[in-house]
Amino acid sequence: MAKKILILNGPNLNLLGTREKQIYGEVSLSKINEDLKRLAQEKGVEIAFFQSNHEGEIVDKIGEASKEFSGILINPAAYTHTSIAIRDALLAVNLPCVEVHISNIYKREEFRHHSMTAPACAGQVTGFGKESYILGFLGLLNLINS
Ligand code: CA2
Repeated sequence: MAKKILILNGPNLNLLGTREKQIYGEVSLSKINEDLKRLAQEKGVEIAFFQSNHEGEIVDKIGEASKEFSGILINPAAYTHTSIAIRDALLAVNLPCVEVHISNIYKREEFRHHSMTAPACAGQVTGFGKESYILGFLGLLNLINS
């Protein structure tokens, strides 16, 4: 059976392409998801998408993920900087996880420089715009297949 990867997006990422275009660009989340879907098809893996503005829903989704998925690509958005609950869920799930960010969080406000969730992930890709998702996906696939 083909391996399946979960793409998880946190709060307000559903607004991509509508506001704050100078920071996050013109691209919508559905366009990012389309590109990932195409890449997954090329690589022969299955993919599923989940976006939520609610911390507990994200924690629940991570908690259930090992039943169905071989790895998680996550942009925790603002929860990156605050959520011990998401960090603990990532640590508990026992799946390879990669964190991605559209903007370079280290070039922005001080409060974005610290990620609560990155230490629970195998790696982090930050600052490449929508390509962060592609690069993170390829890195995750490499981990899953190695
Ligand atoms: O650069 C990223 O991918 C972030 O995860 C995006 C988060 C931010 O809190 C992180 O520090 C870095 C914000 C996502 C909200 O995106 C919006 C998009 C359009 C309009 C408003 C918010």
